[in-house]
Amino acid sequence: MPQGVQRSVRETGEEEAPSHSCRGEVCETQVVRSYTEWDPLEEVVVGHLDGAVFPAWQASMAATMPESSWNLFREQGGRPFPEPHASAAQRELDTLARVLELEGVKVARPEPANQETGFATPHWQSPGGLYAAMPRDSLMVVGDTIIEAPMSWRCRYHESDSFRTLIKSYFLKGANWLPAPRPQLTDDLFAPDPRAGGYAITEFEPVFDAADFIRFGRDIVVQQSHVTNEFGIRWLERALGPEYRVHRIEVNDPHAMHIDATILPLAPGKLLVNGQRYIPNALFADWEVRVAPAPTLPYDWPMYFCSPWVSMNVLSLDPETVVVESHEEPLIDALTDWGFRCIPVDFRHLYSLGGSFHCVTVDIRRSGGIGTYLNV
Ligand code: DAV
Repeated sequence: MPQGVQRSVRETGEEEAPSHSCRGEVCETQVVRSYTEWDPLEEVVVGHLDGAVFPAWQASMAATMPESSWNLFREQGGRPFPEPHASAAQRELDTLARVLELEGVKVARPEPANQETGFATPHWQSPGGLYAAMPRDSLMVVGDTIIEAPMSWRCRYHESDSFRTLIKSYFLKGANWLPAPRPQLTDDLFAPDPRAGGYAITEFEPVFDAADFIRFGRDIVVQQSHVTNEFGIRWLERALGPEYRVHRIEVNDPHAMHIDATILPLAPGKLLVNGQRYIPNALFADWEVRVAPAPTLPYDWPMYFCSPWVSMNVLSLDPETVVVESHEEPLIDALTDWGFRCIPVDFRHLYSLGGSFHCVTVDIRRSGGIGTYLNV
């Protein structure tokens, strides 16, 4: 780099460019800043299950939810999850929060919300909400910006409300706050027969779940899915601007909903993949790709929302450290062999409610700046 370029603006006499987006307000450091899934984690939101209820059924769920849940959601939508399973899952979340704190990570938790209260728009009504357990679905941090996703499940319409106290406080400390356009979620959004092949949602308006995107510095990888349409991907791509490049990847997952049990980068050049769903393309030509061992969950364990492949939904604390479910010994062995320190945490009760460590968290701050990691 030529010398002149490296000279600071102070030396040139120009006004120093702000290193973050405080935009004239008083703030000492960037409170929100995360570009990757692996840089050293400094602050994180961990979800909770206070007041959590079964989601109310909508036809598009048939494309993604286990068939055993269809009637359950039809009949129990808006009512609490069964005990003692739900309390056990809540304890697992609280333990995760403590473990992260012991590792030196600052942990924030969302507000409790009454998910049993029904709500309506002029076009539809829902008997209740869902939970504040999976902030990775509704929120995404890219650089210093918190993005609120326009989710397509009607019962999740108010889900980011539980995180608003946190988001407002991060905004007041200098973060950018970017809610996607409020979706209408009218019948036009939903494919007439969600089981007929193709996606369960149309291109009526932009929708996405944040968990269909995964961050690699200036490159962001996304899968289109039964909750994320091309319109939503295009909205995010344009909102992020030319500093970022969004790459669509093809996955072999007829039930696609969230990319983080299909691919997960654990460190620069180290990609964990679900071998049944993804064959790496040229983007990862310079990366070492390892296939996650099969999950260890007993076949009769209740899984209301997702597949046992949430086993690979680990959380990186830094490029050498991952939080892994305690029972997933083949995965722990594989990651240890790959050079990682594994922190085992019990999380099987939480699995039942639709995710694991990556799903139940959203990074607020990881050290490190924007970098280029993919072969594009
Ligand atoms: O069933 O593999 C899990 C991702 C949940 N957020 C699955 C998707």
